Amino acid sequence: MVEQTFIMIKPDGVQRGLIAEIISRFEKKGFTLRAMRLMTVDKSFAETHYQDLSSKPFFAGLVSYIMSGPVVAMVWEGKNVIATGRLLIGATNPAQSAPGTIRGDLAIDIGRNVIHGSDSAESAKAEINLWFPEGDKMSDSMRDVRSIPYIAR
Ligand code: RTP
Repeated sequence: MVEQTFIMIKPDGVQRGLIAEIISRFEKKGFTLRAMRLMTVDKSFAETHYQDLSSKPFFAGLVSYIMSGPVVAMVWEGKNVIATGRLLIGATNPAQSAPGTIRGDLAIDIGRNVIHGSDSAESAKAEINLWFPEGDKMSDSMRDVRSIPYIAR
């Protein structure tokens, strides 16, 4: 099923120069980048994004971490991209992420795990709407690219 997911390179990933490495893994897998924006979020935006975790003891630290520098917000599209994207990313705690995954190869600490990916169709929809409220307008420029038959879709 062709679907879309929200992927964010967190401030540590941007600061460590991992943007190209992370994008490359999604591109090489065969997924399509539909929207991308470098942005710095404020406290209320970060709290909204992570509202489901507001009761967790690490919530305040997580919000400050996400606000601490620019992030790369992206929409990726493809067959089963939500679940497969989570497999590419690896387990939440990099200590348990398999080698070959993004966190398994590029991160050490759970509090600095370089990337976020939506965990369900419902959260993907909500997160895409939150981060790209202008909707599908940003993806207009991708239509021509998708018509070029370099990759079978
Ligand atoms: P994400 O939302 O960032 O993709 O991560 P996830 O689904 O794999 O994990 P989730 O449980 O939603 O946690 C969100 C982020 O909170 C931080 N965290 N810190 N200190 C801790 O014990 C702890 N637990 C989670 C991580 O940055 C995690 O990605």
